[in-house]
Amino acid sequence: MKEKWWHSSVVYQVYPKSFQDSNGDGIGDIEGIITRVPYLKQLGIDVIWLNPVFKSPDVDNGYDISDYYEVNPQYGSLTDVERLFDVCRSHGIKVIMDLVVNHVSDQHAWFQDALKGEESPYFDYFIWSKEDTGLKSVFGGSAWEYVSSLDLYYLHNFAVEQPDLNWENESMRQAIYDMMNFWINKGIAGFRMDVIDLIGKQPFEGIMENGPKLHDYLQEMSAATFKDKDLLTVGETWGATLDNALLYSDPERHELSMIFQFEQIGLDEIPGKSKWDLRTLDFMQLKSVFSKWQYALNDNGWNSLFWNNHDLPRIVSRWGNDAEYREKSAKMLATLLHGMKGTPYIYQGEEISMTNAYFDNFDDYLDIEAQNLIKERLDQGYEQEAVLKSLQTKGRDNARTPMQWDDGLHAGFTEGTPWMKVNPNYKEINVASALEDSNSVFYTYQQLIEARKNHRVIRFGKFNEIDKENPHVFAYTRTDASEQVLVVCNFFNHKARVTTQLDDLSDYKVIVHNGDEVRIEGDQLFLEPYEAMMLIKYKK
Ligand code: TEU
Ligand code: CA
Repeated sequence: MKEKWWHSSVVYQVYPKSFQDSNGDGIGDIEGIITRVPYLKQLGIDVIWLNPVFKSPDVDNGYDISDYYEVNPQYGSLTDVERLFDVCRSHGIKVIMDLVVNHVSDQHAWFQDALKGEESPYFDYFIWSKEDTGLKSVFGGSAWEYVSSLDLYYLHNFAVEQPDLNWENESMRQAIYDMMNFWINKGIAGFRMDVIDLIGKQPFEGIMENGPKLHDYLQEMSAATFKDKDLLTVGETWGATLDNALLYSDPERHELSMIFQFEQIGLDEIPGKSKWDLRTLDFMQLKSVFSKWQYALNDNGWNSLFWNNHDLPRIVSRWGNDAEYREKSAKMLATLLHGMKGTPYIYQGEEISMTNAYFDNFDDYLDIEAQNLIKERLDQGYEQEAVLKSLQTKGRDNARTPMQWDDGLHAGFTEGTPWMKVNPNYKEINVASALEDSNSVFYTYQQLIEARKNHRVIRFGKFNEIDKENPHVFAYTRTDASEQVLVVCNFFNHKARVTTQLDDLSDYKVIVHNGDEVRIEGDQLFLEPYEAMMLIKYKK
């Protein structure tokens, strides 16, 4: 495998609206991000993934783009964005941007023109139907919206205000590639591609994900834009399976650097139902999903590693323990993930183990998906309590509360009124106090990032799961010719032990550990609740 810079990178995701406000309007902005670049440098990350900052009516927080070439004034100007790139560059940090090309905003000039009807050159940029064929939108309700002036329906996989683009139209595709080149020429280091596995859709055959021409389009896109530019491209692919994952990230095929696959993310959901219908996480399944992906991409292709993003609940609340063991379990989850092979992604606030918001008032859930859910489920007769429970556990708002910088007014996020409520636990959980405490979650993340930089084996070593049947501990080794790393994580709030089958356990040295003492007996390790460690042995 040819080594690429992003094989050795750690990415940090910035959700601009909630990161740092600089002008007191209560909305995070580019200038705010600029002031926090030194903080990100201190954490040690190499790349920022910036969620959409393009011109947008903000129906879906920027995922409804009305002009790809302009910056949403609430965030600043194009000049500010260029300044952000410069400041990042001077700190040795690259920036990748969101590429949202499955759909645009209904306010985009293309759609506005298309509404004139078939004579519009943009009419065919969208997908029209004479009838509602029964397809459902991800955000609830029908995926078809009726336009009375045309007596036609247009397709929207997401909000009504997010009409889907028709990738069958060649001039539309070319316009997208031109736009990508515009941003590449501004110096970005790559793209995170929003719901990219939908672009090959065949809605009239009921095919949304993984349509027949998906990979043709990606190869065409690559050839027209980033192919020879050494960029990081990561596809958001909810429909990824092991079978199709290699199609994306096999270097020979010149598609993407890697994808986000979501198999582990669905493991606490009732199969066949929605993300709101919960069941207890099956830890054995979690282990086997991670291992499966690690083994499959051991030699070819590349994994992305993430627990969180702006659509997911906070991991420490979800699969850790955000009460008694908040810091301990957050460190365990970090160690589990960052020891694996792939490119790790950290979502803002994860590094200080921010928790779910647990808002208990429907009005505090601002996300369009949440608002649609509340309406839909109350109409269907669900109990208020049940709907609230779903939102508290899985709502996207949990990830979107303002970043908690300090214990002052609005957690240091803004001097005005924040656009979204700050999590009331900011007095305890914030960056300032994390930086003061040498034992905080922040420094575990810093150590894990540092370890990845220092040890080639963490970047490229072969993954091997150990003590596979252990019901409480996820344990694995990473091995190359000169070093072996051992990662051991107790996923539970009780003691556990692991059998490593390594006869030289006492030769291993600690790189990262969330406990005081490593307790070894023979080839076994004894673990306290949520104890996790990363150990290393240098071969002679
Ligand atoms: O997400 C894709 C997507 O399908 C998510 O909406 C996810 O399925 C949802 O959270 C589960 O209910 C991407 C973006 O990450 C998301 O923020 C956007 O809203 C969406 O695309 C539309 O652009
Ligand atoms: Ca602002």
